[in-house]
Amino acid sequence: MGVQEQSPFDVDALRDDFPILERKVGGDVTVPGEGPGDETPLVYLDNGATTQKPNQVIDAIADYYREYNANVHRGIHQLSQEASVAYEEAHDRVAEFIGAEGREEIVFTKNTTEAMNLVAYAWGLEELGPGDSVVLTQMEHHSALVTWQQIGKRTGADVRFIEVEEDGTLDMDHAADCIDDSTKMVSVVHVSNTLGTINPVSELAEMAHEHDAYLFADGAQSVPTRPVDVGELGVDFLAFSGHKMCGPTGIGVLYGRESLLDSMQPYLYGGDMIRRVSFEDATWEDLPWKFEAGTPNIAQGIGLAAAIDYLEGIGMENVQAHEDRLAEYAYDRLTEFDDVTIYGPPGDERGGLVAFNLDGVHAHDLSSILNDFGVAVRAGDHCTQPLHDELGANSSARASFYVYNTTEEIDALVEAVDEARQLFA
Ligand code: C6P
Repeated sequence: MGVQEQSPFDVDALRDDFPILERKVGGDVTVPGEGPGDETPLVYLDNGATTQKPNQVIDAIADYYREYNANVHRGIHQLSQEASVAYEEAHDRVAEFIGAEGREEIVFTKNTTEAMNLVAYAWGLEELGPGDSVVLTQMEHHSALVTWQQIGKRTGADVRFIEVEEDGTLDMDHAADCIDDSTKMVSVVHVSNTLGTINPVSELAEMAHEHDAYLFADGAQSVPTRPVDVGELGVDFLAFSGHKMCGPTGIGVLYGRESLLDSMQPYLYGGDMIRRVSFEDATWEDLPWKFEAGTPNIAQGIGLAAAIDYLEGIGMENVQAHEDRLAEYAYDRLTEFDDVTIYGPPGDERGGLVAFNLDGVHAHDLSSILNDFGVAVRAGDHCTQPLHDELGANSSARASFYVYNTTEEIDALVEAVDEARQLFA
């Protein structure tokens, strides 16, 4: 039985929720407003970069703009109250989704990157100094790597990298060496966006806590694709992006333990985050608003809540089961080619993505050929340049899957890779 037959939900029916999947691509590049190119069915396998949006999310955003568009926390008129309630309840929805205690622990940001920077600036600049260390892994996305690297330079804290083994997993003996009493923060990607590795976050959190350090999990690729519970994982901070989980761009989440967020100073100053201002001083609003200065991304917050409703309608266990099966299928099919190198762990031990290279062919050229067949993958370093250096590759092509993808689409990918092999042979 093929992978798709085993899918725990009706993928074909679900695809009807995503209007963009009707698109054809190829021919002339689409000019906005002039209709799509019309050659080949779109095979969208770039979900690690961003996912497509179902009608339910598009409608929730449109409903806000059509029916109750107003600024939040600023007016006592009805529309402002309706918008405020919807925006605040979106925080409750996120809290419930990841097992947080409540909205106090959920700060809306622009994306994962901004959530990282918030903690790095608001906590790191205050708390770190010479003699301290921050521990990362070699597979961190630049959003964590560059951010902590720069905070290290500014504070004098040492930034250490847990090494990645040949098989794409973390060297946990090296983790034990890196994390010591000087460590104040361990920042680790939960699911690697390049290797697909699922990192042992709970174990690393325990190691961090034994040394009174905090654990920051980058959930950009994990929260969209599997059940994530902050209590079960034992993390102190977690970041993720709405646009990678059927939600709109412009909305991300920072989860932080309430006592920690409470102890931190604001990252941005301005309207909506203050309680009382005089010419001399100011006091801060309660959590989470203390960290949400200025007019927030209201429609996007409401859209994220709708995306969570949508995903929970499928069931996160089911989303994970579907992703796991597609990853395994793609891995097995691509290993049929002896001139294809796949990075990361075996198919049954990875998240729903596969990064690979075809011998002697630049990933950009490969993805350009795939594009001719309507197959959209990402090519480049996936914001993990140092990891690519370790892999001995300057770039890779990456297929990444989501709830609407099918084994037939993976077959289309594999056929297109085969065409590229023959073309470049
Ligand atoms: N990775 C990818 O194609 P933002 O851009 O802030 O929403 O997410 C940043 C980010 C952080 N961590 C991980 C593990 C990620 O995968 C990403 C985004 C995209 O792989 C764009 S580089």
